[in-house]
Amino acid sequence: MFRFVTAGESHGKELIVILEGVPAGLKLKASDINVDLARRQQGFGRGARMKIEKDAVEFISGVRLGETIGSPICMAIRNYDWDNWKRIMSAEDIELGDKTMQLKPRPGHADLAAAIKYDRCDLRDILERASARETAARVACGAVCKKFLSEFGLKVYSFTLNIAGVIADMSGLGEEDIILASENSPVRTPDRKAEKKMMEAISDAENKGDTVGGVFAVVATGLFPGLGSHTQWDGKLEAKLSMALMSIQAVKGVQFGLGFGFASKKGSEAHDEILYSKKTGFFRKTNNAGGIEGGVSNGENILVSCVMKPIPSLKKPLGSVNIRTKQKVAAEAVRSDVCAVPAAGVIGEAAVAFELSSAIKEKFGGDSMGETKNNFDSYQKQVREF
Ligand code: EPS
Repeated sequence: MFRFVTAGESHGKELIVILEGVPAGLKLKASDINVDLARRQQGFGRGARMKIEKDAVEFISGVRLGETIGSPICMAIRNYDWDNWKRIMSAEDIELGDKTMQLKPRPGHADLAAAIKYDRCDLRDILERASARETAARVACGAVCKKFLSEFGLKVYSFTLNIAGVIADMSGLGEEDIILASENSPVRTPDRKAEKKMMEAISDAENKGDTVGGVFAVVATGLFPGLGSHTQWDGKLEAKLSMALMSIQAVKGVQFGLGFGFASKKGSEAHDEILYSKKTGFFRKTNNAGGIEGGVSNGENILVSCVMKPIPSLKKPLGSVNIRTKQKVAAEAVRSDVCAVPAAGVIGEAAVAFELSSAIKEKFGGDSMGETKNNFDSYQKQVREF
């Protein structure tokens, strides 16, 4: 299995991620990771912070002479904004005074619930870690996982399906069209008409001091049957992917394939008929299941989409209560993004890449890439001969 942890506050010195389980011998360069870090920073609707940051990783451990060596991979990403926050974020026991304290929790944010739980009198102690800045570390981790997956022919991409209720029309678009058009879109959507309307909706929200959410889709290709397991609840691939995706800041729902659309289908319309050809083996007529049945990958593409709620930091804030005085107030109005759905797709790719990598490592083991690949090849032979 793979596992990772992140550390770091939004305005702290840096973000750290430690990823364990990557076999020795995977070729890895900082530039493999920095590409995705840059993709995550983009997107129409991002706030002023993204002009300050220039995310890039420094390898601290686990990589030597351009290759993984089997030990934990530790990566650091500098926060350039730290220079402006050194005093407020100081680890020293200094007196800051009341003026810098955040006391007005934002509805929809972790502010209040977590401040009560951790017994903090300054909401900054919560918001610094609840911040989606942390996802830069996850994207770095996901980029390593994507490199690992590419060795087994798997690829992960994403695009925006909906922003503020404007839905992208995907009809007639093939995989390459979707990838190319999304990567060249300021909102990462392949539908140019929807793109314009999405951008208008973001600008409109910004002008009104508001924010918007939406839906992003993540697709994994190059799959084979057998990742995950039907035998135990916590081994099911959909369950693992759901947890990874639901843990992304502001994600409130996840669906695979037809997802909630299954509710209005009959069994005969819902399920994907099984076909066989000598060349490709078993395959499906449709992919409503989104590539997973009974918690096991069935060899079709994995299709998953997630809904992201509007960001809770509003320039025109909702009502709240001051946690010290208990007086009715407007919530804290802080600098933030208006829409982060385009960035969330890149973070979703990282979540999916991590879980698929972990499932591959669990299935095939191996301390070196050679060993993992030998086991993988032997399983592929078994699948072909089934
Ligand atoms: C965030 C608030 C904003 C975002 C931030 C997430 O930061 P700041 O409060 O410094 O303006 O820009 O996202 C990032 C910094 C990032 O790298 O994605 C929040 O409260 O979640």
